[in-house]
Amino acid sequence: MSRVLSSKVSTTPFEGQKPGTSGLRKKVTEFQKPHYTENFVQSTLSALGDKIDGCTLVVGGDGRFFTKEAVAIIIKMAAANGVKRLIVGQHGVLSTPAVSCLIRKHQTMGGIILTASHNPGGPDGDFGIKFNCANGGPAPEAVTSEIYQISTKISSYSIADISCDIDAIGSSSYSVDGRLFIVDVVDSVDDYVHLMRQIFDFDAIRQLLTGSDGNEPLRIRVDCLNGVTGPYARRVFCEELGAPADAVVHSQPLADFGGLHPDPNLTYAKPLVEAVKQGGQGFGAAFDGDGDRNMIIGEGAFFVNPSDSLAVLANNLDCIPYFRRLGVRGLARSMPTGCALDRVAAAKKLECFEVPTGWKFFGNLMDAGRLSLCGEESFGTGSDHVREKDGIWAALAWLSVIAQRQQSVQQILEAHWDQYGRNFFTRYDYENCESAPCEKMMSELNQLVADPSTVGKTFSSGGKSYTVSKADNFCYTDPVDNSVTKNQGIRLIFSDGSRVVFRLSGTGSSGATVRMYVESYEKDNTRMDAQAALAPLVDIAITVSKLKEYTGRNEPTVIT
Ligand code: VG1
Ligand code: CO
Repeated sequence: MSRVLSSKVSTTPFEGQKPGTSGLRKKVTEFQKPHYTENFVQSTLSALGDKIDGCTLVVGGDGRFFTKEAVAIIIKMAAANGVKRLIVGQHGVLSTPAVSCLIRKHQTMGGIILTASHNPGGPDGDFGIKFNCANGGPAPEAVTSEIYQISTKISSYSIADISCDIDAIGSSSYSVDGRLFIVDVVDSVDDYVHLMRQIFDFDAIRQLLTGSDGNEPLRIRVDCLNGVTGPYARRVFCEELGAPADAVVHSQPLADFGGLHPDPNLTYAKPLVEAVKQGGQGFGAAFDGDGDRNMIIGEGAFFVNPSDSLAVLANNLDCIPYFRRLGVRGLARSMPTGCALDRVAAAKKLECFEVPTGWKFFGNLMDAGRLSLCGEESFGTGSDHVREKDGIWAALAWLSVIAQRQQSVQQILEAHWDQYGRNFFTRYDYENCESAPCEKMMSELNQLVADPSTVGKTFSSGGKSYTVSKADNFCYTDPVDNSVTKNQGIRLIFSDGSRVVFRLSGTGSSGATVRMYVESYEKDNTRMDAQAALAPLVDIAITVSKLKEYTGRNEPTVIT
């Protein structure tokens, strides 16, 4: 066992080490600045207070550029700060839901996830660091603001001269300042796959994919966009469930994602859409860089809107053994997410929660036993099996529904709309705009919703009229700990239940990204083209916000 002593290095604070919607995200070049990463890691470890002494933490990330360097820094600093044991994914690789799984399985004090999720990677791309707590979920605001506060005053960090091979599975022990310190490098996939086997009926899905029940096999195409999910998807879909090897593509995690933008939506996952259109597969799925997002498409690339996906799964949870066993305790969605879920909750007499954007807001409800399934319009779906959204889980959930109902993706959606009506939903993203004018737009919108005369106003476009019945800036009171989170998005809610929502993104690394969410409910006309159904309200939203003037953009970067 090698013996080392830790040392203290003086440093000065960096501005802006403030975690956003999901951790600290900055350009790689920022994290590469001397002391930058160390400062943030020290702030994170210090925020644990006395709990750090002798604790265990999980460490891993999506394999993007700078992951290995960051893991090396975390090992040295965890050792010097009194951590007893680190569980590290081999090569530093763990998907975000796999980290959550490991934290819960080994009951650790938490974990550090190295990812900028769907943001592009590589030397000129983004990097990110996020802390998850002992429940396996992203740190709540109280913890992230503590981390930020510490980062503004930091004057030194502790570090030990340890180097550890994270490419080989196995355990290494060190004596640091006379204390035992252990690094366990574990297989990135094993524990996660074990969990999936307990949740789903793998036999039933294997029958579906191989045709061993005498039916035509369901051909699938899974696109990992060169993110972290490759090894997970190959193991689950090919090795465990019998899909042919070529069903999983872009399955080698690459430091720069091979130039792809690992954001599973119709713009950045277009190759999947084209391949399924041409290849005739009955099911397609794509995941983001760190494996917590999913996009589902059916035959002919029939697109499942994430808000609908959540509602359909909620309506069919009895197709999944986990929920048959444990029951369903409640449902939730983030505020901008379409309200299709609420209709299912009402029909099934389940509690339904509306929380701010970001997975950290679901954790308390799950820990309190009030929430089983939740999701976000941003291609996030998950359950209380872990405390993160989970892309592979979502694909398996959909395959479970298909296997049980013996219907196509499109048939399942259409049956859902026939039963509940359809919440048409779209999101417009204006990425990387200039910050100042976008802030100005938001403050004008703030004034608009604060003005009492806004309620009752009628806006018209394309032969349709909408009257404002409620206008506000969304404020959330957590029902479990009563913490209050303000300014979570401008809402205009109209008398027929249609909605327009505006937010600034909290995951970008530079500039401002404006998100505009538009939703409109139709009881009967459920087969309309979504863009056509929403066109009048989109027009109203753009006009009211003066979005084109403020962003200087005629068209959004991405439409979902
Ligand atoms: C976006 C999404 C939000 C999601 C977050 C993290 O946040 O809108 O729903 O939880 O990304 O997802 P924002 O603040 O940019 O709108 V991930 O997969 O990037 O960890
Ligand atoms: Co992600």
